[in-house]
Amino acid sequence: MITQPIALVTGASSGIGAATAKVLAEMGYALIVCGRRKERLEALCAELPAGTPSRLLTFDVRERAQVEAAWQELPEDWQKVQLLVNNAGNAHGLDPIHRGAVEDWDAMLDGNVKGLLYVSKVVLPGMVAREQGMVINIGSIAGKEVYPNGNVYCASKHAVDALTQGMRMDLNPYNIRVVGIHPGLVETEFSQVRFKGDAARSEAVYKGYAPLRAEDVADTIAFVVSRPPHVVLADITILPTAQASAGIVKKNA
Ligand code: NDP
Ligand code: 8X3
Repeated sequence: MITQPIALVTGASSGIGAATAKVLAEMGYALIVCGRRKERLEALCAELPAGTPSRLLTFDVRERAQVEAAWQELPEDWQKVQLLVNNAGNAHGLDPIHRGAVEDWDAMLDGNVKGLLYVSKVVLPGMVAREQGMVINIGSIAGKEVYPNGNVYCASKHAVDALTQGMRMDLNPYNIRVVGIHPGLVETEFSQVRFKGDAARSEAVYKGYAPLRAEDVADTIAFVVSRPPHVVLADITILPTAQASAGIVKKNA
């Protein structure tokens, strides 16, 4: 029997998701942490405060059957998720539209958009039945603006923004709070994935200014979830001070 509220965090094996899982555990949540890299999730669970009830689910969000099977693995008690953090996602490539790789487009649209939907599809019916819950979708400044060569990644994050607004409307009758958080540049493994392991190129993204840390976004999530039940921080853009928009970053010479 779990007495704590349960949070499910996708993409908890790295970056924003891992930092969020840690902060939520410190706040007293029981955690379901998700990702493809099982060993990362095991290491994360070992780092959570002693006594934190936790479960790990390994699945690729792009694979609907995997998402459903992982959900079915959970004991009924654990399916009573109160907080869903749809965070899993990545950019793949940074190419002009005519040179973009179709595999990269598929990875972004299937992961960032359909993956978010597949996870929501298994979690939301319980929240609706209980008329209680919160969904936090991690969008991006790329979901508010478009930047050169960002094409499909920006489209995927604009879709996340649209889905967040749609969810807020559809779930409104059931007291479910829906939040969109839109970070600017955060130093995580994001650019390593985007540039397919090119360390020099990914490190250059964060040089010459102070980017956000994953913990800055996690702290924002902690503030959002700690508001009283009648308050929803519906839409938050969080940027490093050096960033004025998706394409404007003040870097030291
Ligand atoms: P990381 O690369 O550090 O983390 C990405 C996480 O998503 C990993 O845990 C990864 O887990 C998971 N993930 C990616 N693809 C899949 C998949 N197909 N199936 C399951 N899990 C997947 O990047 P961030 O922490 O920065 O990114 C987290 C979210 O924040 C993303 O949605 C990203 O778009 C968004 N974001 C990031 C910004 C940044 O500048 N870093 C800014 C704005 C938004 P695993 O590989 O183990 O499956
Ligand atoms: C990640 C931030 O500016 O690289 O979503 O798209 S950006």
